[in-house]
Amino acid sequence: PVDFSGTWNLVCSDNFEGYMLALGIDFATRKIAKRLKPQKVIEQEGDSFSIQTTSAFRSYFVQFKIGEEFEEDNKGLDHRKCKSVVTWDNDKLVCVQTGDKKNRGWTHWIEGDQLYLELCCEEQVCTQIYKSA
Ligand code: RET
Repeated sequence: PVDFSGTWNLVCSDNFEGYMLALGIDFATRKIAKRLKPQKVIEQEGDSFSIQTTSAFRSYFVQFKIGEEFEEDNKGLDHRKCKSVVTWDNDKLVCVQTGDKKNRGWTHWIEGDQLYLELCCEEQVCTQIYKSA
């Protein structure tokens, strides 16, 4: 099976602005956030994951087990609570974030030495690529 564990640095990001707009992130925060190069530290042990996204401005931490619904607070992002659940779709890690926003969630996968993250909210899709640190 795939192992996402490691330290990953953002190398490119497409339509993060659209994603943030869909989440209702304010102008000042968007201005700062779009210039950030976050780092992800992923720890995967069996079906348990922790993902720490760190940036110079704000950070976000999430912890989950595959198939177990959890309450996500989205603290530091849009602060909307979601019922989230992460499952495997073949070798992709797929999170569905059920709450006020339609079509909210993300998918992680690995291709070569790159970690991909697709973030969705409403009609917006943001694609990010991370490289192993
Ligand atoms: C930052 C900076 C402040 C504004 C926003 C941010 C976005 C963070 C996101 C994190 C996603 C985490 C995921 C974890 C699981 O893999 C960078 C904290 C909006 C979108 C998908």
